[in-house]
Amino acid sequence: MHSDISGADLRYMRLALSLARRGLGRVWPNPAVGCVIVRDGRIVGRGWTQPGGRPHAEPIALEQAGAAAKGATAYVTLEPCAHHGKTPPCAEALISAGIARVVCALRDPDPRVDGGGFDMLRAAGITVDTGVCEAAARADQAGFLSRVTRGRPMLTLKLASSFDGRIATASGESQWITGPQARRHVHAMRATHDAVMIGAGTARDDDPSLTVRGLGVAHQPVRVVLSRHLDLPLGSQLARTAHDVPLWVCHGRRAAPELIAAWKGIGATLIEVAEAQATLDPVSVLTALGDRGLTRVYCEGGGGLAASLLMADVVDDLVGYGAGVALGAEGRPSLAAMGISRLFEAPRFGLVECRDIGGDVLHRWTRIAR
Ligand code: AOF
Ligand code: ZN
Repeated sequence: MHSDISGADLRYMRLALSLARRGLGRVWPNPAVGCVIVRDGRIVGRGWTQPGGRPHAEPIALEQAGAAAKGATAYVTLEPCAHHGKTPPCAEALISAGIARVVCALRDPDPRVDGGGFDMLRAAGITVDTGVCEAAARADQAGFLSRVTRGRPMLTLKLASSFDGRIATASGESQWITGPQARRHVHAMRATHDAVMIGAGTARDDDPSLTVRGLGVAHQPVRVVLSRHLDLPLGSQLARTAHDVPLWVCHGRRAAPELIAAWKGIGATLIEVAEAQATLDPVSVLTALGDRGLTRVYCEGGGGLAASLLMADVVDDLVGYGAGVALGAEGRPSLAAMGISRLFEAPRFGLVECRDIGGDVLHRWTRIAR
């Protein structure tokens, strides 16, 4: 952070960050970037990464600004790109528009950029200030950063449970433990992730469609189902909608070839991943999803999958919905056994948000640095 950062700089960067968030869930494999162009204290251009990841944020804001970009300051939530893709680098676009100063939140770790954008801007005589609102940008771009630096998407785990941490009655009844507002929040969470993921047990028990509904959102996240043996009903909601909304099924090495063919036939994408003990290996699953470009994955259970993800320590964020109902020991626990005997072995998360949501409680947590 430079000493010459003003309060106005922070305000414009916060605006750019809020524009960037519009892209969350719909720009993968690219990051959701925001850009605000300011000339003499007036906003002359706003842009954010468009669905599918292109165009980038900067050319959109520059086009809006037109001639007013000359001598202006550009606030960008990520280092402008330096590489020639389908269009010239954004750094070049900022230079040729006559931008005088660029304020950035974060360096882009993509090896094609990685400081190269800043170098191009500085070589052209542009003042570059970086690190403005960096922590917030890092949180918003955690998915893209994870894909580039860890080779896998960030993972958010959702659990809706009773007061006593149960996710269903003994008979498997789980609809609905929480109220309509919490369920609407789940749909909003789905919409801001690239993919929604569940285990085979949940696919069988709940027969969900995993689509985003009731928010006026046209865009649908990819549905990912983990099924080692592909023993899922072909008449399920997921299977029946596979031609309309992407369905990716991760399976193990020994899944029957005729089942693989049947699922391909209904329009699903089949992904073979490595196994670990009696389940699919969580890291292999996420790496396969990262290879296909996913940056943000939202896991909706069930308890077996959630426990294996936590044990593999690949969960970045937790979103919990707690209802004021008690189901007792006969109810299904929210998590399967994790093999933890000592407290220090348990993955620990720090509280980010906690509030009432239509009579239930919403609590959000993020993994404490390991
Ligand atoms: C920006 N502004 O809005 C975005 C950027 O495949 P391409 O050519 O679209 O490039 C993708 C890379 O560009 C991506 O990995 C990231 O480094 C950067 N994304 N850059 O200047 C944007 N979305
Ligand atoms: Zn770019």
